[in-house]
Amino acid sequence: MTDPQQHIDRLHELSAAAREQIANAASLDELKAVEAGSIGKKGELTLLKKQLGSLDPDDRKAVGQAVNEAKSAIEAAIAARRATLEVEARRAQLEAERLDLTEHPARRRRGHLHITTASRDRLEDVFVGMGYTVAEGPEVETDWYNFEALNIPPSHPARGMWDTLYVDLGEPESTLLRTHTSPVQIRVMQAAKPPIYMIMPGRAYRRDTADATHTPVFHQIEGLVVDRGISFADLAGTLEAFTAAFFGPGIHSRLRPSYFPFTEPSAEYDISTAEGGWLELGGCGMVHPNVFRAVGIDPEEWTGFAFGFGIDRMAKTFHGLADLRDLFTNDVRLLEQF
Ligand code: FA5
Repeated sequence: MTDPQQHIDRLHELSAAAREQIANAASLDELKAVEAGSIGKKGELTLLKKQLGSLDPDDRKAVGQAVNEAKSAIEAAIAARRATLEVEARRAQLEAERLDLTEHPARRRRGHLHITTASRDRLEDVFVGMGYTVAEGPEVETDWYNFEALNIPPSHPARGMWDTLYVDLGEPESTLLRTHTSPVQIRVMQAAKPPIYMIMPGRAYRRDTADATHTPVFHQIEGLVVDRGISFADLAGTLEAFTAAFFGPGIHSRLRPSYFPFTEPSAEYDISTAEGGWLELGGCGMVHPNVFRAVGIDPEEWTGFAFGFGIDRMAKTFHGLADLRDLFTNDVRLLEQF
C-alpha cells in the first residue's frame, strides 16, 4: 500500500519542475519536449495517474484531484508559454525576411550627367528659350544627305574638308558615318514646311587624328531657320544672343568670312577666350539656294540661315579644360569636379 501523501508530494514536485522547464523553454520545439515528458502519454504525470488504481478509494479521490490540478496547472503554463513563443517566432521570422529598402548613407552618392551631355542639354535649353524646337537624325547616312543635297556634288573639292569614314554597305562610298549634323537640315526640310526654327544636336564622325581640339567622334549642334525675309543680320543677332545666354556676359563672339558649299555667304563663329584670343566653335551662313532646291523649297520665297557648332569644344571652353580628349577618357577624378 503506497502512502497517498507521497503521491501528492511527488505531484507537487513534478508540477513545479514542469512549470520551471516550461518557463525556460526557449523554443516551441523545446516546449513540445517538456509537454511530452510531463503530461504526454509517456509523461511522468500520466504514469502517476496509472498508479491511482493501487490506492484505496478514499485516497484515490484526493490523489486524483491533485493529479488533475497538477495537469491543469501544467497545461495552463504550456498554453501561456506557447503564446509567447509563437509571438517571438513570428517576430524573428519577420525580422529575417525584412527587406531593408533604405539606402546606406555611404551609398547615397549620386552620379551626374557627363559634361558633354550637360552642355548639350543647356544648349537645347537656350535655343528652346528662343523659340526653337529639337530634331534628330541618323548617324549612318547616305552620301546624298551628307554631301550632295548640301551642294557638294561628287568629286567637289570641298569634300576634302571632311575626312570621311565610310560604311561597307551598298555601292562603295555610298554610305557613311555622318561627318557633321548638317544632313539633318535636309531631313528636317523634307519633313516640315517653312517657317522652320530648329536645332539638331548629335554625334559626328571624322578621320581626324585626336589632339587637344579634335577627336574622331564628337558632337555638333546644328541650327536651321527658314522663313520669309531672313537676313544675315538675323543670324548675327541670334548668335550674339546665344553667346551671352550660354557663356555669360564676359564672352563675346565674332563672325569671320569663310566658305561652306551649303551656305552663301558663309562665316566662322568664334568666341573670345580668357587668354585674350579667339576660339573657333563652328560655321554658319545663309542657306544656299541649291540646298533649298534639293528639298523643293522655293529660294525666291524663303531665305534662311544655318549654323553648326562643336558641342565638345563648347564644353571644353565652358569648363576650362585643357584637352578635348579628357571628355572621352572618363577619368572619374576629372569628371567628378563638375
Ligand atoms: C561643319 O561641320 C559644318 N557642317 C558647319 C556648318 C553648319 C556651317 C551649317 C554652315 C552651316 P566644321 O567642319 O568647321 O563645319 O565643323 C564645325 C565645328 O565642329 C568645328 O568648329 C568644331 O567646333 C567642331 N569639330 C569639327 N571637327 C571636330 C573634331 N574632330 N573634334 C571636335 N570637334 C570638331
